[in-house]
Amino acid sequence: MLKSELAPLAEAVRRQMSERRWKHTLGVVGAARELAERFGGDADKAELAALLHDYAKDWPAERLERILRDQDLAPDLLEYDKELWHAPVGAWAVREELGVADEEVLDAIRWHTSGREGMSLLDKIVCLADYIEPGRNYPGAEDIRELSRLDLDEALAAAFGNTIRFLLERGRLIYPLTVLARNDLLRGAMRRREHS
Ligand code: DGI
Ligand code: FE
Ligand code: FE
Repeated sequence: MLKSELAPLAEAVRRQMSERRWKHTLGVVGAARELAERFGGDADKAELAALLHDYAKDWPAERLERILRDQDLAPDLLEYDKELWHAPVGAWAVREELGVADEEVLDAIRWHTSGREGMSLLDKIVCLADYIEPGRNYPGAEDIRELSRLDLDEALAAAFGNTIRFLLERGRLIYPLTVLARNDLLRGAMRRREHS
């Protein structure tokens, strides 16, 4: 259940999307809260970022493109898959339209699809929660859920690995930042394993 103080924000989010996407959003909220508790993150921020993460997901591509251009949010993204666009536009829109000002929360929304090098704990929690929420049933989802019980970096590296494989197999472009994010997480996980 969502905290009652989130109810007005939740209504605003729900109005942006299909019923299916709203169900996914609630799944990500629950998964993000669990991950925050497991890995020592801020559960309230994780819930808030998860609630807002797909704010712009169901907006038409033309609207996303116009905002990316007009606000100069991430011009390089225009050369890559449209699926990546809702993340930076969502971060911009929840600040503009909902008055969300917490930079950590905005970053977690901004980077939830592509990932980035040097992801914060909150970035990782929201991004991984998006991959493991109960409604997800892509091939390999159960393996990622399993890993997510043990090691946040390893689980998210594997999740990005899955996405990269999916894109490769279909001959689609890969946004380089996703590869950099995956390598960065894998290095972190390997280093930790050496020291344990
Ligand atoms: O918005 P969601 O569907 O909940 O999930 P998301 O924000 O992680 O979007 C994932 C989609 O983005 C997935 O279908 C793959 C697609 N995509 C296209 N190019 C890239 C990409 N995802 C990543 N991480 N990197 C890409 O280069
Ligand atoms: Fe998304
Ligand atoms: Fe999502």
